[in-house]
Parts: sequence; structure tokens; C-alpha cells
Amino acid sequence: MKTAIIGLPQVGKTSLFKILTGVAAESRVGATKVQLGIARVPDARLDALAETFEPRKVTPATVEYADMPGLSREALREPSYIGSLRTVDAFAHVLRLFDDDTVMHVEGSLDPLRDWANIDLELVLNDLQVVENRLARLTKDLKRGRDANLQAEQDLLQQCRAWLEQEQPLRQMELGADQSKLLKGFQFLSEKPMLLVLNIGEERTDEMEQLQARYEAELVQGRKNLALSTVCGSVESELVDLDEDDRQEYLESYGLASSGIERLVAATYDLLGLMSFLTAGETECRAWTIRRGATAVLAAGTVHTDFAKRFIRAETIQWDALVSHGGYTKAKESGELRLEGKDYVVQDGDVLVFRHG
Ligand SMILES: Nc1nc2c(ncn2[C@@H]2O[C@H](COP(=O)(O)OP(=O)(O)OP(=O)(O)O)[C@@H](O)[C@H]2O)c(=O)[nH]1
Ligand SMILES: [Mg+2]
Repeated sequence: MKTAIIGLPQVGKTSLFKILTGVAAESRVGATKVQLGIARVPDARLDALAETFEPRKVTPATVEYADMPGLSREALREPSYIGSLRTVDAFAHVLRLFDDDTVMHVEGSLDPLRDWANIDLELVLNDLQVVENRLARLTKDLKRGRDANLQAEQDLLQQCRAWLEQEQPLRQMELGADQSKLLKGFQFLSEKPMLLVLNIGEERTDEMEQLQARYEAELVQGRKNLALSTVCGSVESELVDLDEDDRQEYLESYGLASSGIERLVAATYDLLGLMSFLTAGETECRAWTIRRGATAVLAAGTVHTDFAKRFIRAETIQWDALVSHGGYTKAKESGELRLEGKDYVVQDGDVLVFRHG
């Protein structure tokens, strides 16, 4: 899974990238390079399993992030810039709510709603251009002969055009499964799920929960494929340079209950309808990311394609039950380790052992 961090210039994108990946990317004003990095998803369940099994290797789930240069109409004319945006699964859109006279603001004042609307409009206009071009081509092709597939595509794109002309992003549209699939191929920018990330000032960290609630009500409620999370870029990006013991103390001194990466990743999983299952043993304990509602055979396939092909059963137990039994032997004796078939719907936090031929 890959997320692009977007937003106006100087809003805290690179700071967020550092919070998530631990990597200090180039933070020069007007930098034009896209920087890629991997965030290891913090997971207390995986930590508990690792304590029980003492494996040689502990592998968390990961999310890939791209730190993008500031978004503007000019930037969106760059094919390479657009290309980097098209290929991601979601956007994290950083909105500035920190006050600092030494950091320039392209609009000159703080107004997250306005900044979001402006950027969304750029995404919408970009998609509209793509739709217009494709529709022009389709009209020509359909003149040469009827074709049910092309006709369906034309119908859908006409709906999209009407929507975009109202300055509405495509992520808001109600789509059937077939339509969704058809649109995916276009990699439209305004269709991607979006996590708004409010970057608040260090003097307001103790208000984080209230700000989160207020802006959630104002920006997110009633809209589809949209979520909001809050960080303090300056404070939380410093955390990365501290060791484990100092971190908690540092967080508490700012009145923060959890670290930015935990909040961000949880919000992203929610937004994209993802969850984790785990595998645990003496060799490796590992967290895996799958879609909510995925079946045991799909889960098996993420671990190894052969496991899916030769799937027999999945031994299944919730992580905390396995931990409290101290391993599989006692869990089996207690009867809590169940055998599930390939259509079993995997639950968040299940530990699975795949039996395969
Ligand atoms: N006071 C304050 N400054 C911040 C905060 N977050 C980021 N900054 C500062 O704002 C400036 C820009 O931060 P970056 O993270 O580089 O922002 P950016 O969006 O990546 O900027 P560009 O890549 O140039 O578009 C830096 O000087 C940061 O130190 C914050 O929460 N509070
Ligand atoms: Mg930057």
C-alpha cells in the first residue's frame, strides 16, 4: 500500500514524512524531488506475540509513503509529478494550522478549509481534462461502430464529467462495482481516498482532541472516502531522534497520549478498509495487511501463493488468547484454537496457521 503526502508548499509534508518513516527527507523550500520511505506499522499485538514466542525475526506490516513537493497548478502540469500521484492508493493531505511568522504561507493566512478546497479543485480540474480527452476519443470510435463496452465507458465518463463540472471530487460518487473497476484504470486523482492531516502548532498540542473533533465535524462528516487525523509536525518529528524511553516522557510533556504514527496509520487503515492478521512462531512473528472481509484463503495467498492454491484449513485464534495460553500447545488443549475453512472471514487480530497440501 502506498500513500502520497500532498499539500500546499510549507505546510509540514516533509515533517509528516519524517514522523511516519523516521527518515529526514530533504526539507529545502521548493524541493522538486519525490522522496520515498517505508513506515513500519506499530502494533502492540505483534509485540505481545513476539514476547511469547521469542522469534528470531519480528516483521511489522509496512506502508509506503511518498513525500511530494508542494502542490500547485504548475506542479500538476509536470508529467512526472502527476505520474507519482496517479500510482498511489491514497493521499495524505497536510493542512496547515500552525502559526509561525518565519514560515511562509502561500495564501498569507491560516484557513484549512480554504486550502483543502483549493487543492481539491486542482485535482478535479485535472480529472476533468482527462475525462474530456477520453470522451472526445470515444465519440470518434463509436461513430465507426457500436460497441457495448465503449458505450458503457462513455455513459460512466459522462456521469463523471457532470460531477466534476459541479466541482465535486470523484471520491464522493456513488459507484457500482463494475463502474468502480472501470474507473480504477484511469487512476483519477480526485477519486483516491483522502486522509486530511491537520498540522497544529506546538502551543496547541493539549487541544489536539478538541481540534480533531471540531474539524472532523466541519470537514469530514457526510463525505465519502475521507478521514481526518491530527499531528503536531514540529513536536512529533523530533520524536524520531529520541530513544524509546525518552519518547513517552517527551509526548507527555506536550500532553500527547499517542504518537502521530499510531494515529495516522489507524486512520489510514480505517479509510482504506484494511486490517491486520498475524502469523506467529519461533522463526518469525509477523503482521500482514488485508482488506476487511477477506477470507482465510485470501489471507493465505498474501503469505504465499502456494498456501492459497493448496489450502486445506487455517488454525485460527485471536492474538490475546494465544498470548494468554503462552503458545499453541495450551491453546489447542483449551479448544480455543479452531480449524477454519477457506471461506472463513478473517477477523482483525486473528493469528493464523495455514495447513496446506
Ligand atoms: N512552528 C511550527 N513549524 C512547523 C510545524 N510543522 C512544520 N513546521 C515548519 O515549517 C517549515 C516547513 O516544513 P516542511 O515539513 O518542510 O513542509 P513541507 O510541506 O514539506 O514544505 P515544502 O516541501 O517546501 O512544500 C519547516 O521550517 C518546519 O520546521 C509545526 O507544527 N509548527
Ligand atoms: Mg517538503
